[in-house]
Amino acid sequence: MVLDDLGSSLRSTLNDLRGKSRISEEDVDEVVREIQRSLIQADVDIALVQDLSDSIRNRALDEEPPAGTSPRDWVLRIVYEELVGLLGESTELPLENQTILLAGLYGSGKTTTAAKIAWWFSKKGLRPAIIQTDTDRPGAYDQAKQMAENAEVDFYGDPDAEDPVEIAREGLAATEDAEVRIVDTAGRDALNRELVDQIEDIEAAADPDRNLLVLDAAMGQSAKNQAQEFEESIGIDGVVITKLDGTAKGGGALAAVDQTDSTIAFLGTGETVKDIERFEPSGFVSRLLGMGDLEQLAERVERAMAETQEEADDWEPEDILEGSFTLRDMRKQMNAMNRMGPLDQVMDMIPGMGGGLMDQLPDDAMDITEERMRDFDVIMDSMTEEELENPRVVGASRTGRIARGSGKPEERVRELLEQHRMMERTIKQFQGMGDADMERMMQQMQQGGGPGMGGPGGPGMGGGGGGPFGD
Ligand SMILES: Nc1nc2c(ncn2[C@@H]2O[C@H](COP(=O)(O)OP(=O)(O)OP(=O)(O)O)[C@@H](O)[C@H]2O)c(=O)[nH]1
Ligand SMILES: [Mg+2]
Repeated sequence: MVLDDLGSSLRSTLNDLRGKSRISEEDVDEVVREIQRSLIQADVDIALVQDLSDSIRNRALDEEPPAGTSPRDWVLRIVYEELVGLLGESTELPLENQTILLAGLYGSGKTTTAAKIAWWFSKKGLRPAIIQTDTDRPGAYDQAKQMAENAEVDFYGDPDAEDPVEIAREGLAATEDAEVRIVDTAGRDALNRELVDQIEDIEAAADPDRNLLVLDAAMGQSAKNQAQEFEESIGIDGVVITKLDGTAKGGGALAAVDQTDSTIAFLGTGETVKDIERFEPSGFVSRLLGMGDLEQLAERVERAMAETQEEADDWEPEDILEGSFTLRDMRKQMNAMNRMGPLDQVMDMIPGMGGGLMDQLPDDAMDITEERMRDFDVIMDSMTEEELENPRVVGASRTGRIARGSGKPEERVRELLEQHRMMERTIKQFQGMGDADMERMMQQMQQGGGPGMGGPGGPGMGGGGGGPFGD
């Protein structure tokens, strides 16, 4: 993903500053070089990289750190602020009635994104509809209709009509009951005059509240010019960067955003309607810097809860922080985590668990495949209350009995016990991390609050303890 690389190299560069009481010009240059290298690798516009590194350098050398802040935390804070500044705020998207027009080059992901955005709004409690105006590509109608079905949202299209402007007009009339109308348009190979006229006409007919430009992360530097042309023709209010689950770094899209002075609204991270994330600059950078992304974690927890309220009710983050960690706890964690995404990703979002600590764990500790999870579930059903509470009592003969009872190989039973031991060890490290940070994290998760890193004293900033950089 964008700037992914920066995270690890920057972390190690910053770690070299650890313990220094004063920061030298060479230290700052070192950090700046690291940032430049990673941004250029991520395909970010050179001029943009230069601006960014200049301001980091100037601020690190000129500004006086607040009392009690170590030079390392101070530089980290500046880097954080400047990166948030570079990425900009996310595009404003009020949860109210609106029409959104999607535009973009051929194959950039517009139709998929239309369904994703519709799904996203439906999860926020609004009723969306997708209007498909693409008359150019055969199959566009069926594709959009299918995706709308997947997203379980209203759909309007007319496979026999020939005029996209007419479809847009009729679609808006036909979807009056919907609260958020998303107008999908045909892809454009290049912005020739005819296509410019067409999208301008659709725009005029639909009178959208906002126009989003859909950009493929692999776009590279040419994204800048494309964005500029769309900006001149219909005006761009926000950008959606798609296919960030691939190898592309998305730096080109970043340059496009900067060039047109627009912002990023969403990130697309896969082919299904659920593979969408609201772009959150501070969360994004927090995660990047190994500070955890509490905002996103909260959102995923919220989503997981809505999906399976019952089990989510059972999910008590506090449980894992105190007392013993039983097999029953493990099962709850597995179920809850499974709904939030891969365990290591979730862990990455928790302050203190990102980067450093995760690297020290054996890979296996986080590698629970779905198949293994299902097996574990079945095996646990064959265990007694006593065994679930205290798996240590399970020796060779009990292992045999449980395997027979569950119809799973003994090897799997042993794997379960080993998995439990590894998770228990992980939790122990977690417990040793410092109560202040943990408590803050729990509170924020429960309130669904933001990452709380805006000021000095946020996780890892104040040297207050426990964070990956706090020691
Ligand atoms: N991996 C991945 N694939 C995506 C993503 N978004 C879209 N795709 C895929 O990219 C291809 C093109 O997506 P579409 O949504 O059809 O793109 P489009 O802009 O509507 O294409 P045209 O209407 O032909 O211009 C499809 O195979 C999608 O499944 C994403 O975020 N990740
Ligand atoms: Mg399409």
